[in-house]
Order: sequence, then structure tokens, then C-alpha cells
Amino acid sequence: MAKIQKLLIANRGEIALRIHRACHEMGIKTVAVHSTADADQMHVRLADETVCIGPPPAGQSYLNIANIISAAEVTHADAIHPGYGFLSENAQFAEIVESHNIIWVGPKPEHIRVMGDKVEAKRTAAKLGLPLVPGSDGALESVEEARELAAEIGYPVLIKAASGGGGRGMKVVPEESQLESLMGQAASEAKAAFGDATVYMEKYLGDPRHIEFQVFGDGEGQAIHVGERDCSIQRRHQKVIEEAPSPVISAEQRTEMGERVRKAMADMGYRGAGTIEFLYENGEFYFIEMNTRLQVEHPVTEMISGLDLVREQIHVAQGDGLTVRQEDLRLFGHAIECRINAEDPRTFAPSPGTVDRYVAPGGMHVRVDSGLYAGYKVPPYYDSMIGKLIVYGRNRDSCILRLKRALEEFVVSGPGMKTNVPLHQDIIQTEAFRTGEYTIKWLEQWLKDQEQEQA
Ligand code: MV4
Repeated sequence: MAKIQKLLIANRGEIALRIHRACHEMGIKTVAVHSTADADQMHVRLADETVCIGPPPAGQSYLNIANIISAAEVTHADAIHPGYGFLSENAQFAEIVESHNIIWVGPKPEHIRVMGDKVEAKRTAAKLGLPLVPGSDGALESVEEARELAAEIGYPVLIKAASGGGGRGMKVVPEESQLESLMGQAASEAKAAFGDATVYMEKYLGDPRHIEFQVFGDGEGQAIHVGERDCSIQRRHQKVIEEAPSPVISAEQRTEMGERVRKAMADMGYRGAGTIEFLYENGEFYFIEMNTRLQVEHPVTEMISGLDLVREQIHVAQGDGLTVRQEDLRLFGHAIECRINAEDPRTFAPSPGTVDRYVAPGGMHVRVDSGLYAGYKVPPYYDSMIGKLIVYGRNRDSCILRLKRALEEFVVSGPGMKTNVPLHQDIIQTEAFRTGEYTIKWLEQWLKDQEQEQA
């Protein structure tokens, strides 16, 4: 298969820069597409060619399929990388890209589609031998069916939207008397939000961790896993800090579950990067979803594996297969990522503005993925993440010491601009973070406690 000569980056911000960097290291030219609000982005300045694809609202630019395909045609780009968010998990976009004989740097469209439907995803995962949360085998057809099933698995149960994900359209049902009404609410909210009222049921896990495995397939039956990440430190379904490996997973558990997800991806003929998400409670893994894209937190996996995941994606997309075999992969040390957001560290209100001072931390084992520079104007139209700080250490304790030092060096300021750097400094000092004994509920509870103390 032909080598990619020129790749169009269908994204913005730090991930667009991340993709540009991998391309230039591989001798691939880049095309940056951007909205009118993003003409001054770092990756736009660095790209070989640029095309403005529309006004600031994403619906008219980064989600505008016709404009993006046109940009690829006029620049003769032979590949498109979607990054994360925007069109990255849009199976129809993937099909359109391929139908224009442009290489899609992503999974097969049919796999994107299957995993986008949470009911189909669970069915597929079960067939592939992954452990599920006890629950309905597919969609709930009636309240009677739901009532019988809930009695069987025991309350509390959770009603989820088949087209949901990211926590939208979920209802915890504490007892039978509330089942009918909450199931109705879940279905109508799902219909309003996703145009699909399909819901399913799971046993509600009270206080699990969110642990996800990085996987990669060549699309022809070869696959690898690159260990797990712990993403339990989150607020309102937005991850705040991620780390690899998880502080609570043993080498034996990693090998065992890693081999199961690797084999699952090999058996389905999965192509490209993927993430298998589990809830983890009382020593057990429960599959919940699969993401068919590169994720924000991929650098922590890169730090402990030495693998360049974007390079790997490009290799697989152009038909060169994976650069490593499972038996050649070694995971070593510990990595932690802090998402740096332009927001008030107390209220979480977005805080866009013009950066007048920017000093990124550096030194050994410190990585900053960000397109920031002094003079850059953070636009108000997109999400507030302006960069990521990723730090490596030989073990978790040394990683945390280095992270503290790196956060001390971080300077981002501008008139009226705030960042969550102070929040990260506070979180990493806590007992729960230091010991690694946190779950998905911990951050929100800790923030509440902090507010109480301030009051
Ligand atoms: C759950 C759960 C408890 N029990 N499923 C939220 C987002 C979606 N990916 C799945 N989610 C959850 N599913 C069962 N059966 C709790 C959550 C959940 C959660 C999961 C991962 C990370 C953060 C979370 C925050 C709240 C709820």
C-alpha cells in the first residue's frame, strides 16, 4: 500500500499539534483545517498548508463534513486524522472519507458504528469474552421486563441510554417503586438528547474506579494491549487527572485482562487505536464501553511504553501493520497527566482570554502537549482544555514529586485568565491521591468538603 504523503488534521488545539508533530517526524506533510477563530493556532502556523473551513461554531467548521472533504480534495491530502471529539467517532464520516479514496486514520467504520451503540457494544464484548456488569441482555422492551430483571439482579439498578455515553441519560433506581417513572424519564431524555429512546439496565456499582485498557489492532487479526490507565479522578464526567499504570492493579491482573482485551481485538479484526473502558470494584473488572479513537490521556501510556501511538495509528492506516509485537512491549515506570484548563479553579467557569505570559515546565521526564504561546488568544467557542502536563517517574512516588515540581514551574497568565493549575496542586497533596485510594466519586466529594471548609 502507498505511503501517506500528506495528511489532513481534522481537529484543533493540542491534539492537532500532537498529530502534526508525529507526521513531520515521519516525513509526512500536513494540512491544517481551522475555523476563523483558530487561524492563530500553533499547529496552523506549523502546518505545510492551511484551509479555513468555516466560522467559529464547530457545527459549521470542525463538524462540517463537506468543507473538510473539500479541503482534502483541493490540497490533495491522501489521509485524514480526526483526533478526538468532533468527527472522530462518526462512522458515516469515516465511510465518506474512504469513499473518496482518502486513507481514514481510524477504525473500520463498522466497528465505530457497533461501539457507538452501547447495547451492541456490550453484546459484542460479551461474545468476545469480556466480563460485563450484570444487567439486561440488550434493550429493555417493557416495564414488566425491567421489573423482573431488577428483582433478579437486586437494587439499586442503573438505566442507561443505548445512544448515550459519557454519563448522559443515566438514572439510578434505588427501589422498585421508582422504576417505572425513572425508566420513563430515562427513555424520554434519551429520545430528546440522541433521537433514540432505547434504554438498557445494569446493576449499579456504588463506588468503582474507571480503568481503561489501551488496545491497537492491525485490522487483519493482529492486536496488542498497552496496559491500563486509571481515570477515576473526574468531575461531571470530565477527567481531570489520569495515570498509568493504575495504582490498584497488579502485574498479574494486567497480564490477565490485557491478554483478554488483546485477544478480543484480534478476534474482531479491529484496526487502529481503541480503549476498552471498565468499571473496577472489589477486585473485578466490568466492561462498560469501548472508545474507537485516540484519547486525550494517551500520553501516559506513551510514557510508560515508549510507543508513539499516533505514529502507530498512521502505520496501521497505511497498511504497514503494528511496529511491535506484544512480547516485545515492556511497560516501565509511572506517568501522570494533568489536564490544564482555562477555567476558574473554584467555580470551574470557563476563563478564555489572551495569554500574556506563558512558561511551560521542562526538565527530565516532563512533557507538555499544548499549542499555547504568549500572545495566543484562547477562544470562547470550544472546550476549556488548553494543554496537558504529563510527567514520568520510575515509580509512582517519584512521579508525584516531579509533578509537584513541574506544576510549580507552570506559568499561564493574562488579563482575567485563570487556569486549574492551583486545583491540580491541591489535589496531588491529598491523602487519597498520595495513597492512590480514590474512586470515581472522590473528586466531587473532596470539592464539596473543601467548599464546606471555606464557608
Ligand atoms: C456505571 C456506574 C455505576 N454502575 N455503570 C458514567 C459514564 C459512562 N461511561 C458510564 N458511567 C457509569 N456507569 C454501572 N453499572 C457509574 C458510572 C459513572 C462513572 C463512570 C466512570 C467515570 C466516572 C463516572 C462518574 C459517575 C458515574
